[in-house]
Amino acid sequence: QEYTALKLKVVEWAPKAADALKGKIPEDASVYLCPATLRPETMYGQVCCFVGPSLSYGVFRASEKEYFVITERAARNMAYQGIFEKEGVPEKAAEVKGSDLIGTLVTAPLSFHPQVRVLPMDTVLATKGTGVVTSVPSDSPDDYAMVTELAKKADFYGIKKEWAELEIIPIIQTPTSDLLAPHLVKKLKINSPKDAKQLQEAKELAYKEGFYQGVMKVGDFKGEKVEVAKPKVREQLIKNGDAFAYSEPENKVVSRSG
Ligand code: ZZB
Repeated sequence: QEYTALKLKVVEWAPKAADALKGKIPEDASVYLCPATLRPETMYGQVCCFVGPSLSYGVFRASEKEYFVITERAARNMAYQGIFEKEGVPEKAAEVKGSDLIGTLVTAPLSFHPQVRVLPMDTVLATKGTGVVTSVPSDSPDDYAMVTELAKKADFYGIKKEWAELEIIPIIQTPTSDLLAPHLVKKLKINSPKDAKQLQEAKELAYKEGFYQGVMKVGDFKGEKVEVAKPKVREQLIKNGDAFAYSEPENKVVSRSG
């Protein structure tokens, strides 16, 4: 699986994360949360960054001045992909629990919301991507269901309501909608992030319709088909130093070319 890993730079740590990192990272280094995505063309619509509250994250040294917050598993993969200065064995500078990252303020490259908060999502898998997920509720049904839930039950989740209420701006026009994920969530009567089966169906529909019939509504490739714009946005992000290629060894054996 070939992902685009984004670099969301930490602007302000949540207090518990600041404690966990104290004295472990050089003062002048930048630390990034690095969500892995298959939809770089949707980055204009980022509204928050999800971590699994019960997952454990490492802060890994990518170079003298750059550190990445990702799962140990992702770091081990990255160490063999020329992503870190040092090849082979990742260098872990600190460890932090997902729950302690909640509330951290990070940049969101390309987004209409230049800075977003780190928020909890229980369904983030430790076994996929980097364990960090950037949230695009306009085009991801899972993300729409989760931000809706977070805004509804902010106290329960220990967050500020306004962190989950950033405006959801249309990014991609498809034949049915320019806010495909909210449209599908309503249509399939999805009420919560726990409606796993319907969410899976909504995700598949959103991927298909977005990719084959979507047209960019915003950004440098406005008016172009998603299919065409996707690699261009990815290239732009990478060129600007806001992202890098990250690939994941397949879990299952999938043969497409025979
Ligand atoms: C931004 C984005 C915007 C995403 C969108 C999807 C969509 P997959 O494998 O088919 O589920 N993701 C990445 N890592 C994890 C994880 N560890 N746990 C849970 N979810 C994760 O697709 C991968 C997508 O799942 C990634 O792309 C990421 O969310 C999320 F508009 O990043 B995506 C219709 C989907 N739209």
